[in-house]
Amino acid sequence: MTVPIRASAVLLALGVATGSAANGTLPMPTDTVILTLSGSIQHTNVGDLAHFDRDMLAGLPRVEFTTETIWTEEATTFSGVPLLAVLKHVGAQGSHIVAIAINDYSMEIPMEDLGDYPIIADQVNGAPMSVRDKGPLWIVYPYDQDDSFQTEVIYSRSVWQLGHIRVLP
Ligand SMILES: Nc1nc2c(c(=O)[nH]1)N[C@H]1C(S)=C(S)[C@@H](COP(=O)(O)O)O[C@H]1N2
Ligand SMILES: [Mo]
Repeated sequence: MTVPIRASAVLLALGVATGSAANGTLPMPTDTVILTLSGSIQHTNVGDLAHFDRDMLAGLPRVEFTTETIWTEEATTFSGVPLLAVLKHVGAQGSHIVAIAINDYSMEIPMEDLGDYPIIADQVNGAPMSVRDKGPLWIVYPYDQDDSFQTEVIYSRSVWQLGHIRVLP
């Protein structure tokens, strides 16, 4: 019974291509979803949500830096995608985001505080992070580049085991 399945796949593709309803141009994930965005976003791929697998996230423009951190013994190299770039990619329009970890820790960040940093790191020292190592995703700043990145507020926004970002209008 492959014909009905193919037919529905074509309909789904048409729906995405014509941008019907709130559905934007975001492709479907083909692997495990590691990041979900919800709330005030324009480009979705599953209902009202934007689901990203590892490759979809890695395909956005990347940034890498090496920094000392309060969590690591040695300078650590982080690479990933600026949080703001991910938000722009899904057409986020809001005042705040809530970064929610898979252990249910969550922290609000005002949109106006986002710029080149933080990034959503998907690699530490050149390798993906396991959940045990604060992965799969970790919001990080180049802490040792500026005193303003060495505050309790910035540390509290450094959400590890990130899985979900909610955009508040
Ligand atoms: N997933 C997750 N990320 C988190 C936290 C947490 O409990 N869970 N704690 C936050 C807070 S409040 C701070 S100050 C920093 C440092 O936390 P630590 O001192 O417990 O390492 O990590 C932040 N990121
Ligand atoms: Mo904290």
